[in-house]
Order: sequence, then C-alpha cells, then structure tokens
Amino acid sequence: MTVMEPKIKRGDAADGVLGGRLSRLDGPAKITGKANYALENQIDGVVHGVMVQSTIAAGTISSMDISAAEASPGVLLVLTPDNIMELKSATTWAGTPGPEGPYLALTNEITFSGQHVAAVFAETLEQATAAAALIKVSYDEKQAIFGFDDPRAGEGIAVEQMTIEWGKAEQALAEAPVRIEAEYKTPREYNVPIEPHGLIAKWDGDVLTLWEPSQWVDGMARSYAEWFELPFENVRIISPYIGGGFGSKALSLPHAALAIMAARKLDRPVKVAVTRAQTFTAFGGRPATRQTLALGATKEGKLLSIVQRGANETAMTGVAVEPLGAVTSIMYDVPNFSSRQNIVPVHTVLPGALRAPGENPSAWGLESAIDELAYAVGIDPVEIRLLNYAEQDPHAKIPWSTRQLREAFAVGGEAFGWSKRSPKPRSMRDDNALIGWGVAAGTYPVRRTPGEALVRILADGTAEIASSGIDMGQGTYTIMAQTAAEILGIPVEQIRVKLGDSALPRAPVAGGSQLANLMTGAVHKAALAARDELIGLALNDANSPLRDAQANTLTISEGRILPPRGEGDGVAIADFMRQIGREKVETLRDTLPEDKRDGKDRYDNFTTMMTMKAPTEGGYSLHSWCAHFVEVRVDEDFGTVRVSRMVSALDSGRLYNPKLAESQWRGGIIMGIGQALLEEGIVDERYARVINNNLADYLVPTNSDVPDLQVISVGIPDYRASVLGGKAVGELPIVGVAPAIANAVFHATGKRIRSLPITLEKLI
Ligand code: MCN
Ligand code: MOS
Repeated sequence: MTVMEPKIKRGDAADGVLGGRLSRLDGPAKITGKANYALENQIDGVVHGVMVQSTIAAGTISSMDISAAEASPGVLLVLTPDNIMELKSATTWAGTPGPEGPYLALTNEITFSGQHVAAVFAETLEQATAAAALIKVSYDEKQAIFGFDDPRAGEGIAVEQMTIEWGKAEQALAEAPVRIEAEYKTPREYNVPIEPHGLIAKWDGDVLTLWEPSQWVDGMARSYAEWFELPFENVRIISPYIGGGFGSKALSLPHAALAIMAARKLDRPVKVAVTRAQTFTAFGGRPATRQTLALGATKEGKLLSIVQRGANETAMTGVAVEPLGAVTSIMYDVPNFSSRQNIVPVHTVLPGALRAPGENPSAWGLESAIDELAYAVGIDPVEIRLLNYAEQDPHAKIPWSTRQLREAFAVGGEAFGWSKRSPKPRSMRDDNALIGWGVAAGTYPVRRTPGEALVRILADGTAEIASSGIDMGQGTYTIMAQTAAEILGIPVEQIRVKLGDSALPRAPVAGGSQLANLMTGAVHKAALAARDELIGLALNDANSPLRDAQANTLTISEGRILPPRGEGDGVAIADFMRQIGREKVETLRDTLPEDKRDGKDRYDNFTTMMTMKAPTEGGYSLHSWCAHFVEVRVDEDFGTVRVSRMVSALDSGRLYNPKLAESQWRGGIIMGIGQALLEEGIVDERYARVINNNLADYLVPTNSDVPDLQVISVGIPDYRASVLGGKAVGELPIVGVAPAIANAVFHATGKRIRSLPITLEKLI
C-alpha cells in the first residue's frame, strides 16, 4: 500500500479531484444536442405505439369497438384487455414476491381516470394517433371517490408500520400549559420531468433491448425479466442520459409492458412515447396528504408533547405510503410523542415518489406548527428551534453521526440578517408590499446500499470507469471521474465514465439521495485496487523501470508512476504499460458485506432494496440537515406572493463537488418554491380527474419566480455516513422550503396558510 500525499488543502481542492468544482462532464454533450436521449435513438423499422386512456374513473369496460382502428391506415396491432399477454407478476422493489396472479398491463376494471385501456401500434406516430381516436369504449360506470376530501372516502386504513410512539403523548398534551393544534394539507403534486417517459423495445430472439430513461436500470431490468420470464442477463436497458426523473423513473410501468409485448407479437422494434398529458396518469406523483398536528409546550416554548394524525391518498389497487412522521419524529427533543398514519383509497393512479417522499410533507406540517407555537409563546422562530434542539436522535435514542443544524441556523441567519427582523406580523413593508421573513428546517436520511464499479487503466494511460448507476443531471459522471482521478493519479480529462447500461456492473437506484455516496465508495474501492495492482507491477514486473524501488515508496500523480522524492521523475503510465506489455489493468469491486457476496443473493442484492440499511443501523443516526431563511413580498391588494430573497445553509457532510451540490440544492429549493406557491393537481370532483395535465396549467417555477438563491455548506466530513464522508444531497434542499415560505407569508400578512399551494385567493 502507498499513501497518497495530500496535494491540496481542505476546502481548496483542484477541480479534477474530489472536492473540486469541476463542471459537469456530460454538460457539453447535453447542451450541444450530442447526447442521445432514449427516444432519439434511430432504430430501423420501428413501430409507433399510442395509449388510449379511460375517460371514467370507476367502473367496468362493457365493450370496446376496435374495428375502425384496426382498419385504419398503417395499423399493425391493437392491444386490449382481451388480447394482451398475461405476464408473470414481478418481485416488488423491496424484494418481496409480487402480488398473486398474473401481471395485467390492461384490465377491464377501471379504478382511475386516465388508466390505459388499449394501445394502438402503427407504422407512423400519426397513424397510431389517428387510429387511437377511433376506438370506442363503453363502460358500466360507478360513482368514483374523487379524493380523500370526498365524504365517501372515509378515514382510510391504518398503516401500523407508520406508528411511532414514546412517552404518554395524549396525556402530556392534555396537561401542557400551551397547546396548539391545526391541520396541514398538501395537494397532489407531479414530477413533470422535461423528458416525458417512453421507451423503444427491441427483441433479438430471447434477448430484449430497451432504450428507456431510468433511475434504476438494474431494478427495472429485473422487473422486465420477471414479467417476460427471461434470465436477467437477457434484458438490457440503455439509459446514458435522462431528462430528469425526480423519483418517477425508477419503476417498470404498464406502457412499457405493452410496448415490449407489441414488439414480441409484431417481431419489430416498438416505440412508445408517453404524452405530457399522460404523464399525469401513466404513473403517480406525490399523493395528497393531510395531517393534524397538536403541540403541547411550556409557557417558555419547551415542547412537552407532539401528537400527529396523518393520512395520504392511495389508489384503489396498490398501496402508497407517504411517511408523514419522517421529520416529525426526529427534528425536536420531545419527551412524549405519537404519530399515526392512514392511507385513504381513492380513484387515482397509484401515487409514486417525488423528491423527498415523506420528509417533504412531514416538514411542511411540523415546521409550520413550530412557527405557530413560537408566536403562541412569543419567542423568535429560530430561538424556539434551538430551545428544542435534539442533541441525539429522539426516536432511536442514539447519537447523531453529525448534525450541523445549529451551525445552519447560525450561519444562515447571519447571512440573511435575521437579527434585524421585527417580530410582529405586518410590521415590515415597502410601499404596498408586505414583507415577511420566515425560517424552517429540513432533513433527509443517509441511505446505504451496496454498489459495484469497474476501473480499467488502459495501455494509453487513460482510464475507464463503469457502472450501471445513472446520471439524470445530479452529476454522477463527474463525481465518479473525480474520485477515480484522485485515487489513480490520472488527470480527470483522461478518465471516461460509462453509466446507465444494465450490461455494466451493478448499481442500486438513484433514489433516496444515496447514489453519490455509494458510487464514490465503490469507485474508491475499485480504484485503490487498480492503483495497488499498477504499483505492484511497477515493483515486480521484470521489465519495470522502477523494479528496484522499495515497497511502499511509489506513488502515482498526474499520470506518472513516481519514485520517492529526489529519485527521478518516474514513468508515464502509458510508457510503463508498453514496457511491461500490458493492455490494461482492470479491477471490479463491490461494497457488499462479505456474507452477501456469493450466489443468488448477489443478484437480488443489487436489483431490490433488500440490502438498504436504515439510517440508524450501526449505532449512529445518519441524516443531512438544513435551514432555509426566506423573504417574501406580498402585494397587499392582490395577495400575490413573491419570494424575493432566500438563504439556505445545508449540512450534507463533505461535498464531492461543491459546484454540483450547490446546483442540486438550488434545484431542490426551486422545486420547493413551486410546491409552496404554484403546484397543485386540480381534481375535477365530478369526474375524479386531474384537469391541469400540462405545463401551461400545472405551474412550476420559471426564472422570474426565483430570486438569487444563496446556498451555504455547513457540513463536515462524516465518515460514519459514507466511505468518503458525504451525506445525502439531492432531496434535502426541498425539505422545509414550503413551510419557510408559509411562515414568511404569515409574518408578512398575519394570515396562516395551512393548505398548499399558497395562492392569492387564500390570502385576500
Ligand atoms: N453530491 C456531492 N457531495 C455529496 C453528495 C452528493 O457533491 N456528499 C452531489 C453530486 O453531484 C451528486 C449529487 O450531489 O451527483 C446528488 O447526489 P445524491 O444526493 O447521492 O443523489 P443521487 O445521486 O442518488 O440522485 C438522486 C436524487 C433524487 S432521489 C432525486 S428525486 C432527484 C435528485 O437527485 N432528482 C433529480 N436530483 C435531481 N437532479 C436532477 N437534475 N434531476 C432529477 O430528476
Ligand atoms: Mo428520489 S424521489 O428518491 O428518486
């Protein structure tokens, strides 16, 4: 083993190595149009598929007339519930067996509006679209439950696993000198990535190739393999570039099953592009949530009890849980606590994951409620948070690994100028703009799953790094190259990273903000092995010019193998490889625990979530933390809210690339601004249908909605959290933004808005 000399001081890393502010390596290909997105691949003889969706939300298809569609020009196949292939049900992503019975991509039972009922495949997209419009579906319609506010929805079903309790919460609440209680709600929210879903499916005998944007090529390949009863190795998903996912691209969906089926039946490649409108029902976004929160406290504002009762919408078929106690149970030091949650089945598509599922609405409730408590007892909103600061994990009762939340309040508050805040609502104004300052905290857990990476040092002195992990814009390509550059001592421009292909070494889902820690860990391990092997060759190979060096004295830097200082300038890797006659030095390493390395497990371990560790496993509680400070300007006459200034201080541990982490943080904060002020799936109660299913009506923030966002890192390396000291980045920043804005709106106007989004009609 050799020890690398630290070339650079902490906080001042060169761009090319870990900690440096290298720009995205995939950036130029993306902005010049050279990056091929899945549906842009030109595949000869491709057939186009178009989905037909139900116009009712509940009932049964009584008949379907497809004759006109079948007779329409160019039409090759119409799939309906009556002629689809019955697929085998696939293992869930948690690793448990799928539901009993076959997997049916289409059924006659309608449980939500926008459910696929048929698919038309034709020579051209236009022909398929025209023919799809000719399909006549008759239904026996039932009355639908439009959402959990429908009186017929009921209270729902308790999810026992979500119950978190300690102490005597109800009693302590009843006895508390100060009590506040309110209900907080969030509407249905949607992922709306710029690149909608879709795929091209191609069979070559029993080998299936899919070009499909994916946050998890291995997990999805496993589902497809199980559906179509193929060996895992026979399914290849190719997904090098992805136009955003935000949680929506990690599962295999019915439209893909239909495309693959059609490709099999027609013996031709098939392309299905989900339309923008269909992205609101072809998969689910964040479910609507509601929670009542009761806080009991002393007159000084010290928490005595928290009682939370939450619910989220789920589908009539399938279970989706948005854990509303996620933040509530760990943010503050509270001696008595009770959180319970129901799911309420309604006629909707099965909800899915959207950036920080659970933590996000959980913080919306808690961080609004604590602000209400601050006003109730008359202390500053930052002060009340520090007064109730949890010195250890109050739920798991174990220490935090690192928690720089106090620092986040201090540094963020200082940069924002919080001390100049006048506490009274409506006390700050500029002309007819009411000015409000609000604060809220956020957190996201550190998830840990094994990964695998390949490092290949080539004869020309360059290196390749490969893994099936993906980059949908987070920066995976770049930080993996930086990790390899640092360990291998090869300049970053001479490192090529290959990602997003299930034929490459295994990787877990790019979800739960874990991929950066996992893949840098796997690359680190594989690169150390490759470096050791290279140095071993330099010491031992008969043709090595460094053969006479002592063990433990060689290093690699800037592409050269170097003897100890003063003993010459070594040899370039390319020259060395030539001299010893090697084509490559290649190492493949995984970060599986020893006992999981062999056999069938090995495959399960990477294609399900079975090996993901809880953030409390190992004796320390691992989380990222943040504090958001917001200034809003509310037009007194019109009630319009503008975020005019924002400072966020975040603890994600060590940053592998501060430029990219800051960009992730800003992106998440912008989504939080959207959630606070704009985003809402509007359900037409008569038809149980989301009606604003496009980007003109489902509003997300534009540049003019977003002020300069100051983001400050307050993290310190946390080597309990990950091999290289980083914690979660991707989902952290959205958590806490909406309550910080709502708290600022209250400070500006004196009106407490407890139901998102904060639109003008709620303020005037
Ligand atoms: N990073 C860092 N230092 C760390 C950790 C991360 O510099 N200690 C930086 C790296 O650039 C890394 C990025 O932050 O690539 C995100 O790392 P991580 O927090 O591990 O998140 P993942 O790579 O697992 O990405 C998934 C995460 C999730 S779950 C959602 S949802 C989300 C997000 O990333 N969706 C995104 N960010 C997104 N960004 C874009 N552009 N598009 C999406 O769809
Ligand atoms: Mo992110 S919602 O965990 O993909």
